Amino acid sequence: MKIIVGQDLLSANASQAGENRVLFKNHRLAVINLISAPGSGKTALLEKTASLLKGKLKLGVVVGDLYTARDAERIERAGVTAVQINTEGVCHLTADMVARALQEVSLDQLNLLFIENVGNLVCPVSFDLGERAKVALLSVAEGSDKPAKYPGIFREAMATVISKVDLLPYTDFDLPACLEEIQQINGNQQFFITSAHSGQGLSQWCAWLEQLAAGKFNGNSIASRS
Ligand SMILES: Nc1nc2c(ncn2[C@@H]2O[C@H](COP(=O)(O)OP(=O)(O)OP(=O)(O)O)[C@@H](O)[C@H]2O)c(=O)[nH]1
Ligand SMILES: [Mg+2]
Ligand SMILES: [Zn+2]
Repeated sequence: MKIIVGQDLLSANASQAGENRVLFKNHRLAVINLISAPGSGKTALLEKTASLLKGKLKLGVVVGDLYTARDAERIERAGVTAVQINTEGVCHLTADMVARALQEVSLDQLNLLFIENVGNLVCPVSFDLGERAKVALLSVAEGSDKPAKYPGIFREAMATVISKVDLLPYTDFDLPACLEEIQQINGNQQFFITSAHSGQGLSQWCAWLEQLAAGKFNGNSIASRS
């Protein structure tokens, strides 16, 4: 008898993700699953987003890391309630981990919930958490060849954030070629060219988040266009 463990794991995850999705829908809550390699700037983006959307949207964050509560502490210092999940070595979040963390969150009081996934560009893509949208981050320090090497997240993402563009002059990152490559993988997504340090691109990013929280997008497409 052959047991395909991966498939069992994924189907159990899909069932819990479905329950999470119903919960989010009942609370009319937009949920973003933020996925990137370690250190691309997910938490830095959330810190800036928290200060720019203060008074406009009520944000919440669930953040996954193997160990430490450092990211949740940073986000709380930025004024947003954050729940830290420690996966104890697991390199992605599962729908079940998120469901347990949600017991600590007052969903009724939020307009937008971020789930910062464990820093990893590969397997978080396979684990549906019940989110409305996956958002990919790619920092210019990682190299513009990465979309074709790790296409999974770019195929699934509703938006891609190119981060740390303040560092462009110090890298060989080819921004036009990178955007072209992502578009070839998935031409139906938004791009944000950002720097959490200089603030570049963050107002466009926040405007998009406000539209998402207002329910303007559905799946991978803009509802008003479909
Ligand atoms: N120059 C520059 N540095 C940045 C920017 N955004 C983040 N950083 C730096 O990059 C490093 C990693 O940032 P984090 O926000 O911790 O990255 P992360 O993706 O949350 O990392 P993990 O949670 O460990 O995967 C930190 O030293 C940040 O200060 C940016 O826009 N420009
Ligand atoms: Mg982080
Ligand atoms: Zn993993």
